[in-house]
Amino acid sequence: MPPAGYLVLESFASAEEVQVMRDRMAELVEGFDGAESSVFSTKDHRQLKDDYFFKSAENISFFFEEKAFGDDGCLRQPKELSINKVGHALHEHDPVFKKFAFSENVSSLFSSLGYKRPAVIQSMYIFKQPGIGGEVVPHQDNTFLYTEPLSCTGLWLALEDATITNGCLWAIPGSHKNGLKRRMIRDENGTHFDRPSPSYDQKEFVPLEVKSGDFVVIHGDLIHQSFENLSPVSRHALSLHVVDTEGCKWSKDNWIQRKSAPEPLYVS
Ligand SMILES: O=C(O)CCC(=O)C(=O)O
Repeated sequence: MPPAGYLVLESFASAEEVQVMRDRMAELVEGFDGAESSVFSTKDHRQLKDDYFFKSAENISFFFEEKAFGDDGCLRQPKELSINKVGHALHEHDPVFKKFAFSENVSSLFSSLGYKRPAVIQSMYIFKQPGIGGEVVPHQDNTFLYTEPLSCTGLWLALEDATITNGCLWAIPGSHKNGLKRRMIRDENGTHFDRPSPSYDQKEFVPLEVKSGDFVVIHGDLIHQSFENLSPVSRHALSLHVVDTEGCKWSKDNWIQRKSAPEPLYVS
């Protein structure tokens, strides 16, 4: 990993691959009837008590934007412009997303990073909807996906151009060198953080403006965030998080507690 703690691989996915993933997600959303769903917010983790969220670790679930609903309880925009994300096992259950996650290009990246038995532990299709796309507060991925020793790497594929205007990622270069700040713990009451979030100086963040098809590789301790999308343009992305399942122990306190072991990308 470069000293900045992230890497942008330009044109990692072709325009056609991106279109296939976007079309497939449009189909999944079309088939979603809203009967079972939840709301996703990174500012308020109380909702993470909810069973729908925990079960989403091993299926394809739909989470609305926090601002999706008006005072009358109805959606303010059409369904396809109201969903915050779909996750967290798209890579396992949907052939289109599985094909990308298990592709040779993704595997060889982990091989070059020295992973022995990497497995995608969660996948998210993030919409960052126009006008209401929720902010993602500063965090480190290892907070949520803790192994001993630490092994999480985030992968973020732009499925549309991501700009300062429509809510691109921002990161503090080199912040991965300062260690893990806190963990999110799951217990019988739901989830909580073991420490408060440090306060970050916004001047330290740099924007990661990327083109559709570009791939951002993120060290698990890198501090990153994204702002609300108040623009009229969405900012779709596919996020995958990978951990090493050999020599690294998945914590029993993590929110993801799978019934079946995740399938490795390869075994070295
Ligand atoms: O897509 C975003 O805005 C944030 C994604 C993110 O932080 C992640 O996937 O770890």
